[in-house]
Amino acid sequence: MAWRASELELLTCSVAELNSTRIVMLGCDRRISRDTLLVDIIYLESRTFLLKSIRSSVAKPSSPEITSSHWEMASTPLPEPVQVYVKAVAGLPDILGDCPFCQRVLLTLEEKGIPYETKLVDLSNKPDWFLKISPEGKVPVLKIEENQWIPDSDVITQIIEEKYPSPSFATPPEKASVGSKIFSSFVTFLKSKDPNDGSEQALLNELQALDEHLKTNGPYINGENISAADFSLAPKLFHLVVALGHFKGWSIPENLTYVHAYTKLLFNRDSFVKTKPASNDYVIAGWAPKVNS
Ligand SMILES: N[C@@H](CCC(=O)N[C@@H](CS)C(=O)NCC(=O)O)C(=O)O
Repeated sequence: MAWRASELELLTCSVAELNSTRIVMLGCDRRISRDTLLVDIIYLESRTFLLKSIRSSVAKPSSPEITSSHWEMASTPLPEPVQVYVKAVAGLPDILGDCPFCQRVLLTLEEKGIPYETKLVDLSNKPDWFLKISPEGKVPVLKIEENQWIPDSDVITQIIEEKYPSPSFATPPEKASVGSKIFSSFVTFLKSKDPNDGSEQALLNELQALDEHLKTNGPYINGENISAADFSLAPKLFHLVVALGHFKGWSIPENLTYVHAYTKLLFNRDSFVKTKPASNDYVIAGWAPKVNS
């Protein structure tokens, strides 16, 4: 059920104290049902405050209709936020670092509206407790149960989709691998010291294929709605743009207009801005050892 403007106004008004345009956006952007929206409200960050707000909105005569089942949901103890271990900037353990796989997981949590806590890990100085939960010493890692941690963004995003199916971001299988070779082609080209080794052309071929896909299927990989494949590709394209711009003075060719429109759409999403590395300098610093090796 789409929101009527009057309902949105009432809801905005009743939760104005939350100072959260995100709630209104949930209703507008995703066209989700009132029930889902109310549950989402209940699940948002400041839980005690939210409960109070929902209670006060029940008391208001002009508030949207909140049924006893919503009231029950609001009164049910909330699950703990999901814990996700992600990369910190080397030597700066309180600042979100430059891992595209971590950002993929954070984007998925953000877009699904799942409350989460990030635990930043300085990979240049891995603590013992981290090596116990991630024997390969890699992030991201998701804590799913007490004493149960899952590494690898492919597995993590799959588990999130299964555990929190609404809203669904599943990409249809036939589109799931669109753009999947771009990252490895980018890394090969970035590290290449031989301008004639074909690595630039290989990357251009992958970007061209993405452009053609977006031209007929876009603006996102699965059409009008963003999906899991975009959450995977967006951070990788961001690294590509920043690192190739810096180290090679290279940019995506202007004639790949659909890719340009796609990156603009993705990089400007609130979820992307909130989860991207704190500065492009961290992305550059992250690639520097690989470029100079
Ligand atoms: N296939 C893994 C790759 C994860 C990965 O390579 N993460 C990097 C950070 S971007 C890492 O933890 N590297 C270990 C290190 O730098 O010591 C995934 O999708 O999660």
